[in-house]
Amino acid sequence: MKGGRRLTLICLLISGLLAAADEIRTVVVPGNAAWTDTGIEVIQGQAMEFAAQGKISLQKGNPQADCGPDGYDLRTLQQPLPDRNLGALIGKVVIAVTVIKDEKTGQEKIEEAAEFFYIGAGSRVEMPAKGRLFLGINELVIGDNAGEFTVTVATGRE
Ligand SMILES: [Ca+2]
Repeated sequence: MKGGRRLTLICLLISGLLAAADEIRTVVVPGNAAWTDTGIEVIQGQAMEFAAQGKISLQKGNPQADCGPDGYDLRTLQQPLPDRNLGALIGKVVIAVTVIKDEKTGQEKIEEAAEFFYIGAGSRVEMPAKGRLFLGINELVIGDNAGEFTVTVATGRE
């Protein structure tokens, strides 16, 4: 009887370790992409752990414009999170995407409901909403950027 219980416990431990390993993902975040889809669906309150490495340039060819995942020591109003360093690694959870069609012109406009949050080089963040997790750069003018961050994303456990 005692041996049987121990075997059950070992099986639970092994399956727990396998599940934990499955929930770690490495995502490459290019400096010149507005947002990168992690492919991960999250729920509100779920803790996610991020560890980022690498270097991007906020202006290709300008050696003064390089920064790591903590960003460049500069803040402007023209960035997704104005109170955080320019170029820092940030995240968003996309809650809903609505396509609105203009009856007159026939043009489609995409409206997105999303929650933004700061990540930087390393942090643990409780997801602000249920939805799809994206990673990005805290800058709006991304077309002239270069380089990439490599981000390890892990689902935090209770
Ligand atoms: Ca730029």
